[in-house]
Amino acid sequence: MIDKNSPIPIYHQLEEYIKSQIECGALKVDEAIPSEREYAERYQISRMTVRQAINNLVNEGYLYRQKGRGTFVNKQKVEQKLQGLTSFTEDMLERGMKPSSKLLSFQIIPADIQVASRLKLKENTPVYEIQRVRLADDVPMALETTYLPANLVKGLTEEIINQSLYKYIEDTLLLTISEAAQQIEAASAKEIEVKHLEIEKGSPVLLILRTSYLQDGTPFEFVKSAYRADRYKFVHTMKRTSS
Ligand code: 16G
Repeated sequence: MIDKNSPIPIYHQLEEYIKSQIECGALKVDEAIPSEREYAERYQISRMTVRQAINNLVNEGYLYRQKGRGTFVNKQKVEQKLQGLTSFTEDMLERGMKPSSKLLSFQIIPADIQVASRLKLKENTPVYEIQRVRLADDVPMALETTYLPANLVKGLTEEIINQSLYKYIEDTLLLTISEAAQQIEAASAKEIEVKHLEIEKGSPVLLILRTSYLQDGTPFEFVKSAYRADRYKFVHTMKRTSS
């Protein structure tokens, strides 16, 4: 399993090996992995090397530590394909997980410069501002702040927001959601994210800005979200086009 003559660093080889054990199910969720000493003896490598591999896997969210008990396999990250334009509710249901939301705030406010320019509105136009924690199987995944033009996405209520926004827009307002532009960047969690995502200060989060459009090109939402980087990954497929 470990090739000491390979140019690939040994800690990295061990990391890949442990990841493959998790992926094939040889190591199961919440199961303790072998101790540093066991790995060191088994592969005749130093405990420092084992520690480095395990630290990296903890930082990447594959493993978690419990004081005095050992190191365990974490739940696999939720994988979101960057292909179709889907809602959080659809994404979670498709994975067999239960979506839910915790509503933190819901109000109509005058659009600031950023929101107005994203939604192609004049500054101070009334917009809904909705802040929700999105959960999968009751585990907080993302903190989302959504802005919607109040005279376009009409009649929102708390009950609707606690369900699916996209479903309401399509099934009740009969608007056709068409496309979105999205940017993703890494950051460390701010206080509000630490609190609502139940993560430690400075944990990595994925910040996403999304502007979504109706079929006629009208922007209908601008969303700022912070996803837990230890629970979420985005997967992009790319096709090479002939020039
Ligand atoms: C996703 C979208 C968000 C959209 C929401 C609707 C990302 C980064 N964001 O969370 O833009 O508002 O789904 O979800 O994917 P809902 O229909 O379940 O309310």
